[in-house]
Amino acid sequence: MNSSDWYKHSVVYQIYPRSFKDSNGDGVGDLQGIISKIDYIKSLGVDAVWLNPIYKSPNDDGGYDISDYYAIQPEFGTMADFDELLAKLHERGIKLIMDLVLNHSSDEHPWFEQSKKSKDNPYRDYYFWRDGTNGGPPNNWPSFFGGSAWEKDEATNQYYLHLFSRKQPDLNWENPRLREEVNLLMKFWLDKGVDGLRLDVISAISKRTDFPNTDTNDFNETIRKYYANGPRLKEFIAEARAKVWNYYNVMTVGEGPGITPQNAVDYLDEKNGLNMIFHFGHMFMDQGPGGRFDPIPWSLKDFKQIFKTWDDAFAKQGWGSVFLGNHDFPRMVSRWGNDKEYWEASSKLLITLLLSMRGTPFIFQGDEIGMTNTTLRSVADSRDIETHNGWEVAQKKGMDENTFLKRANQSGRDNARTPMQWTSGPFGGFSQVEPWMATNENASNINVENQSNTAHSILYYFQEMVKVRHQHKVLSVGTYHPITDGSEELFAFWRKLNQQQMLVLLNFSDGILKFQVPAGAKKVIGNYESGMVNELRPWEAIVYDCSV
Ligand code: TEU
Ligand code: CA
Repeated sequence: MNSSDWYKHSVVYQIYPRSFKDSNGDGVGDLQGIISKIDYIKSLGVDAVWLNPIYKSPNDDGGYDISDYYAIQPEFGTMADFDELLAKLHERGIKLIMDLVLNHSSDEHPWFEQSKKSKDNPYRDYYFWRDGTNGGPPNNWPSFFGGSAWEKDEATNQYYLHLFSRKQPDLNWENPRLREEVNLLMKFWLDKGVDGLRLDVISAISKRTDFPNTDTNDFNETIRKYYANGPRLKEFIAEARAKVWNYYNVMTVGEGPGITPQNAVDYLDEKNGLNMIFHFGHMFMDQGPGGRFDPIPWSLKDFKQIFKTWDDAFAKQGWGSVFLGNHDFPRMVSRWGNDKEYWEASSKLLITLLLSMRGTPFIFQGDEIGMTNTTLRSVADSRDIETHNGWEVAQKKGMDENTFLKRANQSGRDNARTPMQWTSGPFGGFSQVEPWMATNENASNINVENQSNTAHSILYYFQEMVKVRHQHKVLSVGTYHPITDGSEELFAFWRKLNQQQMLVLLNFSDGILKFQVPAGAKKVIGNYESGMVNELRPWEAIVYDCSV
């Protein structure tokens, strides 16, 4: 049975369990902590929760290195806690989307423990093993996390592939037995009543298995040409659909580093594909050829063009997803807004953009209260393997720590992973003890407590904007018509559905802009109190109903 299209009308709240709420005083977020905040989640008005991985893991990469797909990470709680969380979400009409990491496992998974034992072990081909060349790795592929994407195993004198950390060996989807194991683990979670699957790095489950050298120094180009979009991708997705997903009312959203506007539709075939996919057009636009720690400026003109390009792609087939931040990127208000003198207005403006765009919006925990980037005082403050490995690479190139830290503080993943800020009390009310990662210093004035039931707060505005989106179908499924393409300050667009038409005006600048609002336009929501018509104050966002 195909999944209904509930996801097209949903707003999804992403929870990074390690940093959401600690219930047992060990400094680490856990499932009971999420349960203790279930009515807060309900109060947001969201329709679904996406939970980052909660499976058993050595935690080399924030749980994206799974050593047992059928067990809950002990730090997060038990399977009974999971069942309780799922039941309590469902009681409140909230769906649960689980995060499955199927491109790779942990090197501590029993499959890999077996695979590395010998060349003729039955599990050998669950992973990619190749002989070295000229005394080095099989080819020149770089890892997402610095260094080679190959690790030498002395015992069998071969290398294994790991696009991410050396503790995340890539699973060999060419092997039908491995694919069958994946089908079984997906069924396990779907039989428990999970409503959706977020499929990590799904674009790389079919890669260039002839393993030619990459011919470019541009890392994102290497992903596109060699790691993602491989020859059997559609086949593997169609098989999972036919053998598993079609038997459940499940929504599938893929994470697609390396997908392009041209090939995205290949992943979204209505009959044999995914329901949705995350693209990274805007997410990588301020990354230079060196990737995350090689930041380059971004322009609003390009930002708007990316939204148009991808909306056109998803209009053809399938359905789009919209996000402005997650656990892998800096905080949206620090990256796209002005988190200093226009912190509140620009947080609300970005929420307006997220919730008025076509495609299912995903809001990352903390962005509903305008949480900002943090400040690592030294690389030792980082809890992210990508930052630590990035520093190793930078040092080899002679970069000093301050220069690297500036880049890590601008674009690193630690920014998104500081503990959720609940109160102005110790550790932001996240825990009674020093958390696994330092709380942002501004938790005393940016937190849920001091924004709850405050009319002008970011939290209150988020709740109101969710209601506006739910009340106006044109904002979820209407067509998208950008205007002011050339402007470097104004992001304005129409949303249309039959007689309904909404005009969204977003002033992405510290200045005042003029815009002639059509006669008869009725203001639906805005981030400033009433002001001058045809004038937009700094970071002002307004949604007008101009239905005929
Ligand atoms: O991220 C994959 C990915 O391509 C990027 O979105 C991410 O920024 C990565 O860190 C490269 O910079 C997914 C997960 O979201 C991420 O947390 C994991 O580290 C990664 O896969 C490996 O599982
Ligand atoms: Ca805990």
